[in-house]
Amino acid sequence: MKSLAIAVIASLITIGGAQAELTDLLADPGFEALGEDGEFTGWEIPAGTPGAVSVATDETQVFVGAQAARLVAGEAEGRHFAQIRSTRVRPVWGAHYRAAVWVKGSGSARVAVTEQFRVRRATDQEFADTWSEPVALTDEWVELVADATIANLNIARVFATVEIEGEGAIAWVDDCGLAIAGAVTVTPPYAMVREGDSFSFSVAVESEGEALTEGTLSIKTTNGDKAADEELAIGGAASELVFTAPDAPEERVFQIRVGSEDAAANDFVYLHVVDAETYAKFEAAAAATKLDGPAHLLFIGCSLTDFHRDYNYTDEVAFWLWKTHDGQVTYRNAGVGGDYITRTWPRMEEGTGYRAYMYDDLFEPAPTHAFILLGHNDTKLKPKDEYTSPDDYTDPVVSLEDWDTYMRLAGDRCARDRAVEHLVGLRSVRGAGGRQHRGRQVGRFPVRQAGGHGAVQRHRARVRRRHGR
Ligand SMILES: [Ca+2]
Repeated sequence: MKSLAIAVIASLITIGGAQAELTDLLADPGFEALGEDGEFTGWEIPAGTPGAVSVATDETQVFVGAQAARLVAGEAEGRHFAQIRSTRVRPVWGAHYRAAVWVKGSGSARVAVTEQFRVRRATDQEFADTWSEPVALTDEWVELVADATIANLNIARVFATVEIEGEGAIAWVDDCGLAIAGAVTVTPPYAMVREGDSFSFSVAVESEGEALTEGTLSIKTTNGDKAADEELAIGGAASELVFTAPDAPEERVFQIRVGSEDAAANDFVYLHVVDAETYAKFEAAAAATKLDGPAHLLFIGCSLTDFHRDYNYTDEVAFWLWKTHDGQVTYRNAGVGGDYITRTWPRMEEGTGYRAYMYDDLFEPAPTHAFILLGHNDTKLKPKDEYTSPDDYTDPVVSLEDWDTYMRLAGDRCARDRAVEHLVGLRSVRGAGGRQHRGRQVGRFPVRQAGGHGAVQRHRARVRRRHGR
């Protein structure tokens, strides 16, 4: 059967009536794309919600294009409703999102900006909806709008969700949008500065699709248990935020949070104050690094990459290369705490498995350099209840054969989109983080004594640049 799916390109749409045009982020805002099974490809029914969704094609039931979605309320736990949720959007922390949709029919309806969070414990909340006020539906199309600013650091994905409610309610839904209505962007996201020196961040504020050139920014600087608040006047399309580093601060990491009430948005950056000797070492290493043209660095790893997110080694490497190579360097930290190499493949290739959202859009943009730093957890031995002594532990969490197989698969995948020129794989063979538990037990897990004595064995493979596709 011929696929009915059509390619839908992000377009400029008008959300919220008379306001400026915002860039819609949804794959199929108009319910126009169907899969071979006849279902919408850009929409799904959230797990655990009742009701039914079908395709409407009658022109009286379509707001724009050739199709709309028809929702019929069902009953669950005494409540009559139906929902439809968009495909995910990769979130920008601190940004002000707006969801909007056109609806007609019976019952009432509302729209939400839906946030999905990274879940670490079973008690963690996974989804949260910020709903518009419900509106009673009629035969006239009505637009619903919901606004939400992403404030949770564990944000993983953003969606638009539409709900109808009421016993026997039937509604037609079309022209849904999800867009960023306000954003504060501070560049670079991390900086290293020498004691006593100043560093200048660039701040851009956007509201309703346009750059804000006046107004006030609120600045909150946090250092250890100390915090300071100040205000900064916006000075044109890009403002400067100058930070002067103190001498020998007790806590060397500063978080600077920048908020704009007008844009209903925030951003934060980290600043690391180091002594002159440390600074000089980084400076020399960066100056000796050759990069040809713009680079996008992709870091894949376990807790060694995930922890201290936003101010760890990935941020240091990216900052120094950005600084010494004309700002032509971007990066992505895709580290997942507790990870094994065998978990990377399903997440990378299928978008499934343990904390799958950590690899969303992993290869967009395609990396020019990929770093795979795994092995710390792979060297553990599996525990069993009947084990009584360290000698009982013989079964590796990841076999050396699996290690080899999945490391090659991951490396090949990083190179598939042709841009990867360099792939650096790092493997700990004695419990990396050897500083913490060198050659001894890690909790219940003895560290396998494989390979040489060095804490980290380094493999380096040069991947040929592939031309054309
Ligand atoms: Ca449509």
